Amino acid sequence: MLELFGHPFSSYTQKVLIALWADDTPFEYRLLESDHQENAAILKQHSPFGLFPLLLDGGQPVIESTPIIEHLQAHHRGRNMWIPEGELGRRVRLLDRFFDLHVMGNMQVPVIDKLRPDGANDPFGVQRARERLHTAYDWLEGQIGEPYAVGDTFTLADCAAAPSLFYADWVEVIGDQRPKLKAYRSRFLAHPAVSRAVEEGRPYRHYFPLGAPDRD
Ligand SMILES: N[C@@H](CCC(=O)N[C@@H](CS)C(=O)NCC(=O)O)C(=O)O
Repeated sequence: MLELFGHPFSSYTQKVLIALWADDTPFEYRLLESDHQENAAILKQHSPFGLFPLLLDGGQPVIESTPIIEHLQAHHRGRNMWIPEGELGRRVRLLDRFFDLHVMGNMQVPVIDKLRPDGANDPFGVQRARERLHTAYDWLEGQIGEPYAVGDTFTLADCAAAPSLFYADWVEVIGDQRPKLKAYRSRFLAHPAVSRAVEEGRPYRHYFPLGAPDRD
């Protein structure tokens, strides 16, 4: 029995949900919401910083979205090969790291800064993160595949790309100057598993600290 602890508006939860849904893998979705304190208590037992998602597989915890998807591939293999063998797999890992560290990571800086108490803001850090998002977009424009991140195969790289670029574009617009990346973002929004993640997160858009744009 697989149990996923997460929230529909959380980018890293969506990354794992996309893999589970694309494979039609059965699991129990345990929402981290105020009316489910029992789920938060279990998360605390296994995740040192209380970060989610958390997967329990027969009660055994797996934390961190990428190892969770690796675990799914190893023990609950579906139709998708999330990390292929060889050179393609190494490229998938590179892009997965890039989306998590440089897109998601920089996107989160202005978002989290908005939640800081008065007097604890970091305008220098926010400006730097916003500039770095543009550097990340420029690099990706030369790297991104078609139709998927690494070409013909839907992989872990797309699971990471979808939520990170989805939200990053709300913080700093990708823009017409990166036509390949912009088209890739539009393409993945039409993927059934990604579109489901976006729709299930839609009722929570008022949670977005910078204000969600009226699109997507
Ligand atoms: N590296 C982690 C990041 C997880 C993460 O940052 N999750 C966010 C939700 S998208 C979270 O738990 N935020 C709650 C908090 O920071 O207290 C992963 O890949 O799972």
